[in-house]
Amino acid sequence: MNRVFSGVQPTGDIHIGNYLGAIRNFVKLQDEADCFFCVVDLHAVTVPQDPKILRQKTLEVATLYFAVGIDPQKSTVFVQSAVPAHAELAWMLQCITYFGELGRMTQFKDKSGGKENVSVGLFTYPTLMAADILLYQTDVVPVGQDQKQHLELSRDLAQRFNQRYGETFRVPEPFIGEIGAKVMALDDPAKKMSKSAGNPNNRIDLLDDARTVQKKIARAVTDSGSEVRYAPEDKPGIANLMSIYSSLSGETMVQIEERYQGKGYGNFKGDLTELLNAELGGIQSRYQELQESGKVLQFLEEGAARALAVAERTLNVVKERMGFKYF
Ligand code: AQP
Repeated sequence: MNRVFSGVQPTGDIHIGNYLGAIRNFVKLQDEADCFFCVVDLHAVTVPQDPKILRQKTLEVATLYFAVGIDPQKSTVFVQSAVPAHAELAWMLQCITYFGELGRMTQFKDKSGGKENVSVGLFTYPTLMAADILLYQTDVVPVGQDQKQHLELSRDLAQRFNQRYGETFRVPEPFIGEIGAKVMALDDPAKKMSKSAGNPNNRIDLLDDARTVQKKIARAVTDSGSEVRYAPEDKPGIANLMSIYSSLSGETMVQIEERYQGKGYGNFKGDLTELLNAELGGIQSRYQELQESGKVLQFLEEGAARALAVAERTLNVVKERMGFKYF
Protein backbone atom coordinates (compact mmCIF):
# COMPACT_ATOMS: atom_id res chain seq x y z
CA MET A 1 0.00 0.00 0.00
CA ASN A 2 1.31 3.45 -0.91
CA ARG A 3 2.18 5.85 1.90
CA VAL A 4 0.75 9.38 1.59
CA PHE A 5 1.78 12.45 3.60
CA SER A 6 0.62 16.04 3.43
CA GLY A 7 0.16 19.04 5.70
CA VAL A 8 -1.57 22.38 6.07
CA GLN A 9 -0.26 25.37 8.00
CA PRO A 10 -2.48 26.82 10.73
CA THR A 11 -1.64 30.34 9.59
CA GLY A 12 -5.07 31.79 8.99
CA ASP A 13 -8.45 30.84 7.67
CA ILE A 14 -8.53 27.73 5.49
CA HIS A 15 -9.92 28.66 2.09
CA ILE A 16 -11.32 26.88 -0.93
CA GLY A 17 -7.87 27.00 -2.58
CA ASN A 18 -6.47 24.83 0.24
CA TYR A 19 -9.56 22.63 -0.02
CA LEU A 20 -9.81 22.17 -3.79
CA GLY A 21 -6.04 22.12 -4.33
CA ALA A 22 -5.13 19.74 -1.53
CA ILE A 23 -7.45 18.74 1.32
CA ARG A 24 -10.24 17.35 -0.84
CA ASN A 25 -7.73 14.99 -2.47
CA PHE A 26 -6.69 13.77 1.01
CA VAL A 27 -10.20 12.39 1.50
CA LYS A 28 -10.10 10.47 -1.78
CA LEU A 29 -6.65 9.02 -1.09
CA GLN A 30 -7.43 7.64 2.35
CA ASP A 31 -9.36 4.72 0.83
CA GLU A 32 -6.45 3.53 -1.28
CA ALA A 33 -3.34 4.45 0.71
CA ASP A 34 -1.84 4.58 4.20
CA CYS A 35 -2.30 8.30 4.86
CA PHE A 36 -0.60 10.70 7.30
CA PHE A 37 -2.11 14.20 7.49
CA CYS A 38 -0.46 16.79 9.64
CA VAL A 39 -1.21 20.29 10.89
CA VAL A 40 2.21 21.83 10.38
CA ASP A 41 2.38 24.27 13.28
CA LEU A 42 6.20 24.41 13.26
CA HIS A 43 5.96 25.88 9.76
CA ALA A 44 3.54 28.51 10.97
CA VAL A 45 6.10 30.13 13.29
CA THR A 46 8.41 31.01 10.39
CA VAL A 47 6.43 34.27 10.61
CA PRO A 48 5.37 35.82 13.95
CA GLN A 49 2.34 34.16 15.59
CA ASP A 50 0.34 34.87 18.72
CA PRO A 51 0.63 31.57 20.70
CA LYS A 52 -3.05 31.57 21.73
CA ILE A 53 -4.26 32.14 18.19
CA LEU A 54 -1.81 29.58 16.83
CA ARG A 55 -3.22 26.92 19.17
CA GLN A 56 -6.77 27.86 18.25
CA LYS A 57 -6.01 27.79 14.50
CA THR A 58 -4.19 24.45 14.84
CA LEU A 59 -7.29 22.88 16.39
CA GLU A 60 -9.44 24.57 13.75
CA VAL A 61 -7.44 23.02 10.89
CA ALA A 62 -7.54 19.60 12.59
CA THR A 63 -11.32 19.89 13.08
CA LEU A 64 -11.70 20.89 9.43
CA TYR A 65 -9.68 17.83 8.35
CA PHE A 66 -12.27 15.63 10.08
CA ALA A 67 -15.19 17.80 8.93
CA VAL A 68 -14.30 17.42 5.24
CA GLY A 69 -14.29 13.65 5.64
CA ILE A 70 -10.85 12.52 6.81
CA ASP A 71 -11.56 9.51 8.99
CA PRO A 72 -9.33 9.14 12.08
CA GLN A 73 -9.73 5.35 11.84
CA LYS A 74 -8.39 5.27 8.27
CA SER A 75 -5.84 8.11 8.36
CA THR A 76 -3.24 9.22 10.87
CA VAL A 77 -4.00 12.86 11.71
CA PHE A 78 -1.67 14.74 14.05
CA VAL A 79 0.01 18.02 14.95
CA GLN A 80 3.61 18.37 13.76
CA SER A 81 5.03 19.77 17.02
CA ALA A 82 3.81 16.63 18.86
CA VAL A 83 6.41 14.58 16.95
CA PRO A 84 9.91 15.94 17.75
CA ALA A 85 11.51 13.85 15.00
CA HIS A 86 10.37 16.48 12.42
CA ALA A 87 12.60 19.19 13.87
CA GLU A 88 15.47 16.75 14.46
CA LEU A 89 15.51 15.40 10.91
CA ALA A 90 15.10 18.93 9.55
CA TRP A 91 18.47 19.89 11.11
CA MET A 92 20.21 16.90 9.58
CA LEU A 93 18.73 17.69 6.17
CA GLN A 94 19.69 21.36 6.48
CA CYS A 95 23.26 20.18 6.67
CA ILE A 96 23.01 18.64 3.20
CA THR A 97 20.94 21.47 1.67
CA TYR A 98 22.73 24.19 -0.29
CA PHE A 99 22.19 27.86 0.43
CA GLY A 100 21.69 28.50 -3.30
CA GLU A 101 18.92 25.90 -3.51
CA LEU A 102 16.90 27.61 -0.80
CA GLY A 103 17.62 31.04 -2.27
CA ARG A 104 15.92 29.97 -5.50
CA MET A 105 12.62 29.10 -3.79
CA THR A 106 9.98 31.40 -5.24
CA GLN A 107 7.77 31.21 -2.15
CA PHE A 108 10.65 32.55 -0.01
CA LYS A 109 11.19 35.39 -2.47
CA ASP A 110 7.45 36.23 -2.42
CA LYS A 111 7.05 36.00 1.35
CA SER A 112 10.29 37.77 2.29
CA GLY A 113 9.69 40.51 -0.26
CA GLY A 114 13.44 41.14 -0.36
CA LYS A 115 13.50 42.24 3.33
CA GLU A 116 16.47 41.46 5.59
CA ASN A 117 14.56 41.05 8.84
CA VAL A 118 12.71 37.86 8.01
CA SER A 119 13.38 34.73 10.06
CA VAL A 120 15.98 32.15 9.07
CA GLY A 121 13.13 29.65 9.54
CA LEU A 122 11.29 31.18 6.59
CA PHE A 123 14.40 30.55 4.50
CA THR A 124 14.90 26.94 5.66
CA TYR A 125 11.18 26.07 5.68
CA PRO A 126 11.43 23.82 2.58
CA THR A 127 13.97 21.63 4.42
CA LEU A 128 11.53 21.17 7.31
CA MET A 129 8.91 20.24 4.72
CA ALA A 130 11.31 17.66 3.28
CA ALA A 131 11.81 16.21 6.77
CA ASP A 132 8.02 15.99 7.26
CA ILE A 133 7.67 13.99 4.07
CA LEU A 134 10.77 11.79 4.25
CA LEU A 135 10.23 10.73 7.87
CA TYR A 136 7.16 8.74 6.82
CA GLN A 137 8.82 7.02 3.82
CA THR A 138 6.21 8.76 1.71
CA ASP A 139 5.38 7.66 -1.83
CA VAL A 140 2.85 10.34 -2.72
CA VAL A 141 2.35 13.95 -1.57
CA PRO A 142 -0.97 15.57 -2.53
CA VAL A 143 -0.36 19.34 -2.78
CA GLY A 144 -1.45 22.39 -4.73
CA GLN A 145 0.65 23.67 -7.64
CA ASP A 146 2.40 26.25 -5.40
CA GLN A 147 4.23 23.50 -3.49
CA LYS A 148 5.72 21.80 -6.56
CA GLN A 149 9.13 23.48 -6.21
CA HIS A 150 9.38 22.55 -2.52
CA LEU A 151 8.53 18.97 -3.36
CA GLU A 152 11.29 18.85 -5.96
CA LEU A 153 13.72 19.85 -3.22
CA SER A 154 12.40 17.02 -1.01
CA ARG A 155 13.11 14.59 -3.85
CA ASP A 156 16.61 16.01 -4.39
CA LEU A 157 17.41 15.78 -0.67
CA ALA A 158 16.19 12.17 -0.45
CA GLN A 159 18.38 11.21 -3.40
CA ARG A 160 21.38 13.16 -2.07
CA PHE A 161 21.12 11.57 1.38
CA ASN A 162 20.72 8.09 -0.13
CA GLN A 163 23.80 8.64 -2.27
CA ARG A 164 25.96 9.89 0.62
CA TYR A 165 24.84 7.58 3.37
CA GLY A 166 23.20 4.61 1.66
CA GLU A 167 19.60 3.85 0.75
CA THR A 168 17.48 5.40 3.54
CA PHE A 169 14.56 7.40 2.15
CA ARG A 170 11.86 6.67 -0.36
CA VAL A 171 11.80 9.35 -3.08
CA PRO A 172 8.32 10.96 -3.01
CA GLU A 173 6.14 11.90 -5.99
CA PRO A 174 3.82 14.91 -6.03
CA PHE A 175 0.11 14.41 -6.63
CA ILE A 176 -1.28 17.60 -8.14
CA GLY A 177 -4.91 17.48 -9.24
CA GLU A 178 -5.84 18.71 -12.72
CA ILE A 179 -8.58 21.08 -11.63
CA GLY A 180 -8.29 23.36 -8.58
CA ALA A 181 -4.51 22.91 -8.34
CA LYS A 182 -4.10 26.69 -8.30
CA VAL A 183 -7.12 28.70 -7.26
CA MET A 184 -6.47 32.39 -7.86
CA ALA A 185 -7.43 35.33 -5.63
CA LEU A 186 -10.96 36.67 -6.12
CA ASP A 187 -9.77 40.27 -5.92
CA ASP A 188 -6.75 39.78 -8.19
CA PRO A 189 -6.67 36.73 -10.49
CA ALA A 190 -2.97 37.28 -11.14
CA LYS A 191 -2.20 36.12 -7.57
CA LYS A 192 -3.02 32.85 -5.84
CA MET A 193 -5.74 32.69 -3.21
CA SER A 194 -3.91 32.85 0.10
CA LYS A 195 -4.61 32.64 3.84
CA SER A 196 -2.20 35.42 4.66
CA ALA A 197 -3.47 37.94 2.09
CA GLY A 198 -4.53 41.12 3.89
CA ASN A 199 -7.85 41.50 2.07
CA PRO A 200 -10.43 38.86 3.16
CA ASN A 201 -12.17 39.36 -0.22
CA ASN A 202 -9.15 37.56 -1.69
CA ARG A 203 -10.67 34.21 -0.73
CA ILE A 204 -13.69 32.13 0.28
CA ASP A 205 -13.01 30.52 3.65
CA LEU A 206 -14.38 27.07 4.48
CA LEU A 207 -16.12 28.59 7.51
CA ASP A 208 -17.64 31.60 5.68
CA ASP A 209 -21.40 31.80 6.11
CA ALA A 210 -23.75 31.81 3.10
CA ARG A 211 -24.21 35.60 3.08
CA THR A 212 -20.46 36.23 3.15
CA VAL A 213 -19.92 33.79 0.27
CA GLN A 214 -22.61 35.54 -1.73
CA LYS A 215 -21.04 38.96 -1.13
CA LYS A 216 -17.51 37.78 -1.93
CA ILE A 217 -18.58 36.12 -5.19
CA ALA A 218 -20.63 39.17 -6.17
CA ARG A 219 -17.51 41.33 -5.63
CA ALA A 220 -15.10 38.93 -7.34
CA VAL A 221 -13.19 40.58 -10.16
CA THR A 222 -14.48 39.60 -13.58
CA ASP A 223 -13.42 41.01 -16.91
CA SER A 224 -14.91 43.43 -19.38
CA GLY A 225 -17.65 41.86 -21.49
CA SER A 226 -20.31 39.49 -20.23
CA GLU A 227 -19.53 36.19 -21.93
CA VAL A 228 -18.88 33.14 -19.71
CA ARG A 229 -15.95 31.76 -21.68
CA TYR A 230 -12.84 29.91 -20.47
CA ALA A 231 -9.89 32.02 -21.65
CA PRO A 232 -7.29 32.26 -18.86
CA GLU A 233 -5.16 34.80 -20.79
CA ASP A 234 -7.91 37.19 -21.86
CA LYS A 235 -10.42 36.60 -19.08
CA PRO A 236 -8.44 35.46 -16.00
CA GLY A 237 -11.14 36.48 -13.50
CA ILE A 238 -13.97 34.54 -15.09
CA ALA A 239 -11.62 31.61 -15.93
CA ASN A 240 -10.75 31.32 -12.23
CA LEU A 241 -14.43 31.34 -11.20
CA MET A 242 -15.12 28.72 -13.89
CA SER A 243 -12.34 26.49 -12.49
CA ILE A 244 -13.93 26.71 -9.03
CA TYR A 245 -17.34 25.93 -10.56
CA SER A 246 -15.91 22.98 -12.46
CA SER A 247 -14.13 21.60 -9.35
CA LEU A 248 -17.41 21.64 -7.45
CA SER A 249 -19.84 20.48 -10.14
CA GLY A 250 -17.58 18.10 -12.06
CA GLU A 251 -18.64 19.78 -15.33
CA THR A 252 -16.10 20.53 -18.04
CA MET A 253 -15.38 24.08 -19.20
CA VAL A 254 -17.24 23.40 -22.46
CA GLN A 255 -20.35 22.25 -20.57
CA ILE A 256 -20.21 25.36 -18.38
CA GLU A 257 -19.81 27.63 -21.44
CA GLU A 258 -22.83 25.99 -23.07
CA ARG A 259 -24.97 26.27 -19.95
CA TYR A 260 -24.33 30.05 -19.62
CA GLN A 261 -24.35 31.00 -23.29
CA GLY A 262 -26.08 34.38 -23.59
CA LYS A 263 -26.85 34.48 -19.85
CA GLY A 264 -24.11 36.80 -18.57
CA TYR A 265 -22.01 36.90 -15.40
CA GLY A 266 -24.89 37.52 -12.96
CA ASN A 267 -26.56 34.15 -13.55
CA PHE A 268 -23.25 32.32 -13.46
CA LYS A 269 -22.16 33.99 -10.21
CA GLY A 270 -25.53 33.20 -8.60
CA ASP A 271 -25.20 29.49 -9.40
CA LEU A 272 -21.57 29.41 -8.32
CA THR A 273 -22.63 30.90 -4.96
CA GLU A 274 -25.21 28.11 -4.57
CA LEU A 275 -22.66 25.41 -5.40
CA LEU A 276 -20.22 26.84 -2.88
CA ASN A 277 -22.81 27.20 -0.14
CA ALA A 278 -24.01 23.62 -0.65
CA GLU A 279 -20.44 22.29 -0.30
CA LEU A 280 -19.50 24.53 2.64
CA GLY A 281 -22.83 23.99 4.42
CA GLY A 282 -22.15 20.25 4.79
CA ILE A 283 -18.59 20.87 6.01
CA GLN A 284 -19.76 23.49 8.50
CA SER A 285 -22.44 21.32 10.08
CA ARG A 286 -19.94 18.47 10.57
CA TYR A 287 -17.47 21.02 11.97
CA GLN A 288 -20.07 22.11 14.50
CA GLU A 289 -20.82 18.51 15.53
CA LEU A 290 -17.13 17.75 15.94
CA GLN A 291 -16.61 20.82 18.11
CA GLU A 292 -19.52 19.82 20.32
CA SER A 293 -18.33 16.19 20.55
CA GLY A 294 -15.02 17.25 22.15
CA LYS A 295 -13.31 14.32 20.38
CA VAL A 296 -10.77 16.19 18.26
CA LEU A 297 -8.01 16.26 20.92
CA GLN A 298 -8.42 12.54 21.49
CA PHE A 299 -8.13 11.85 17.73
CA LEU A 300 -4.99 14.00 17.61
CA GLU A 301 -3.42 12.24 20.57
CA GLU A 302 -4.00 8.83 19.00
CA GLY A 303 -2.70 10.13 15.66
CA ALA A 304 0.46 11.54 17.27
CA ALA A 305 1.22 8.17 18.91
CA ARG A 306 0.95 6.37 15.56
CA ALA A 307 3.00 9.03 13.76
CA LEU A 308 5.68 9.00 16.46
CA ALA A 309 6.25 5.26 16.07
CA VAL A 310 6.75 5.50 12.28
CA ALA A 311 8.87 8.66 12.48
CA GLU A 312 11.17 7.22 15.16
CA ARG A 313 11.89 4.17 12.99
CA THR A 314 13.17 6.36 10.16
CA LEU A 315 15.04 8.71 12.48
CA ASN A 316 16.90 5.79 14.09
CA VAL A 317 18.13 4.61 10.69
CA VAL A 318 19.20 8.16 9.79
CA LYS A 319 21.13 8.49 13.07
CA GLU A 320 22.88 5.19 12.50
CA ARG A 321 23.84 6.17 8.95
CA MET A 322 25.16 9.59 10.05
CA GLY A 323 27.21 8.25 12.97
CA PHE A 324 24.97 9.46 15.79
CA LYS A 325 24.19 6.09 17.38
CA TYR A 326 26.09 5.09 20.52
CA PHE A 327 23.86 2.90 22.67
N1 AQP B 1 -4.57 29.05 -4.04
C1 AQP B 1 -4.38 27.75 -3.92
N2 AQP B 1 -4.87 26.90 -4.85
C2 AQP B 1 -4.68 25.55 -4.73
N3 AQP B 1 -4.01 24.99 -3.70
C3 AQP B 1 -3.51 25.80 -2.75
N4 AQP B 1 -2.82 25.58 -1.63
C4 AQP B 1 -2.54 26.74 -1.02
N5 AQP B 1 -3.04 27.77 -1.72
C5 AQP B 1 -3.66 27.22 -2.81
C6 AQP B 1 -2.46 24.25 -1.15
O1 AQP B 1 -3.01 24.09 0.15
C7 AQP B 1 -2.15 23.25 0.93
C8 AQP B 1 -1.92 23.87 2.25
O2 AQP B 1 -1.23 25.08 2.08
P1 AQP B 1 -0.24 25.59 3.21
O3 AQP B 1 -0.98 25.71 4.46
O4 AQP B 1 0.94 24.72 3.24
O5 AQP B 1 0.23 27.01 2.82
P2 AQP B 1 0.41 27.75 1.48
O6 AQP B 1 0.67 26.82 0.33
O7 AQP B 1 1.42 28.80 1.68
O8 AQP B 1 -1.08 28.30 1.37
P3 AQP B 1 -1.64 29.72 1.66
O9 AQP B 1 -3.09 29.59 1.74
O10 AQP B 1 -1.09 30.69 0.69
O11 AQP B 1 -1.13 30.04 3.12
P4 AQP B 1 -0.18 31.18 3.61
O12 AQP B 1 -0.83 32.44 3.17
O13 AQP B 1 -0.15 31.00 5.09
O14 AQP B 1 1.14 30.98 2.97
C9 AQP B 1 -0.88 23.06 0.11
O15 AQP B 1 -0.90 21.77 -0.49
C10 AQP B 1 -0.95 24.12 -0.95
O16 AQP B 1 -0.32 23.72 -2.14
